[in-house]
Amino acid sequence: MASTMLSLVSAALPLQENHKGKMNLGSSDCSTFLRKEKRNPFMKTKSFGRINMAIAVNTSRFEGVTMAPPDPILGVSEAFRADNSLMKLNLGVGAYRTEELQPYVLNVVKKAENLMLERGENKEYLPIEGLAAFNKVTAELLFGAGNPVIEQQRLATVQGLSGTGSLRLAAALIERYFPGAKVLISSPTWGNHKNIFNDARVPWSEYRYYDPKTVGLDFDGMISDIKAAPEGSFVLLHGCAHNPTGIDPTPEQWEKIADVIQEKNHIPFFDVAYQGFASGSLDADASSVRLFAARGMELLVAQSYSKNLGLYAERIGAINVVCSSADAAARVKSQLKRIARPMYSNPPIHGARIVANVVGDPALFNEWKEEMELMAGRIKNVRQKLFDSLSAKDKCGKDWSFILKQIGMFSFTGLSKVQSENMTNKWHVYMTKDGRISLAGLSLAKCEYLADAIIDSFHCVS
Ligand code: KET
Repeated sequence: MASTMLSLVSAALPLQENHKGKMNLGSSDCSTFLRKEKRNPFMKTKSFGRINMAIAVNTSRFEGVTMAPPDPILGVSEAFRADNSLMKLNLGVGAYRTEELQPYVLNVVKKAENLMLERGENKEYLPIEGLAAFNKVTAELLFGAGNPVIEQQRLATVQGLSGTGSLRLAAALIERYFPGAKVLISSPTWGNHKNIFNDARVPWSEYRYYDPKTVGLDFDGMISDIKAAPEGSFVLLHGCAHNPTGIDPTPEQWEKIADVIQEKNHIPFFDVAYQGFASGSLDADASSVRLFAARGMELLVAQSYSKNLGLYAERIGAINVVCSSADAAARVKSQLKRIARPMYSNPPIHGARIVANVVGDPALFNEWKEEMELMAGRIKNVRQKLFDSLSAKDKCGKDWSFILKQIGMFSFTGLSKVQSENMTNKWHVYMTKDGRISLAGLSLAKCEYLADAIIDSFHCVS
């Protein structure tokens, strides 16, 4: 706790001690010191005749800084670490764990890292836009090699600090070049979207997405809200595996969404954080983005390799801007670099090399696809087992089949805030307060326990 103590330098001591511990007499030396101190708004001064006496105040200069609340997602992991219960389960953050609930480093990542060591690569600065080999493969992975947007050089790709950093770069671009334009985000959405646009001073509003009655997509609400938005708005879309609901539009619905966005001259802005994790197929999970690109639309796509390559801490991703001409793409890229330079100068190299090695090498690429299918498969098994356990144990006969319809890492349980709190306080199950659980952090062995916790919280807490 900051204590406030005024240490009044004795008036009987007409000498001041300066920062370096030297004594200043009433000389020119001293007046320089005092002039400097006068300019410091935090140092209180008092006049003692001709010599100003400084009163050292050991109140913090940061007194006005209030305590920030814990992050609704990453704060859950902090609380989990502090819990000593043997039963505790961390279903908060979307991070893949093995059946033994241990973090998992993909074999292809280890192989790529070994290659890097063998090659004895250096640690020079990357260019502001990132590693060229990474930017090439990341665009191909997203749009498909040979896609016209790549062939016609209509694409500006800049390596970013994973999905979050890439979204933030795009938000800064919007703020700078589309002043006043609104970003429409789904209700609900990944919690950090709002922070990102708030910090970039980009206005946003929500479009309807989730219908609690059907535990499905409120497609009509979504379409009418996108229609009602001011022309030329940005529409943030989750490319696949919508977070937190796990509910994606069907291919037909994606077409209709593209129709309205085109009609209204909006700009689609995709967040692709789970490519390969929704269906187990990298191509299928990029189909929404490719559908929009095939219509010749201009669009933005933020990519992340946190989940699909398990590179959470490497902070590797990209921002891609599809433009209608190569010339526009070159200008957009130059501005993205201009935004990045004063923020973090240039991105880290390690994760970029891993991705370039894995995606750029046919053998490693195939191995990666197999590993991803394994990860996606384990999540599907856990999803099924949780559904089976809930259905078998729930004496009230509630229909839990929505769990099987949701895809990706998460299940949106429909548990309210107080019910979610009961999950944590009584059952030591850590989850976000919006009722989302990460199935990637669940094992088959823990499904029964989790089902008990959910049933208790759902039926006994209101
Ligand atoms: N978009 C979405 C939709 C998303 O769920 C995440 C991460 C990100 C972007 C950013 O991930 P990055 O590691 O910056 O590439 N979501 C998980 C972790 C987090 O909140 O940071 C989560 O929802 O648990």
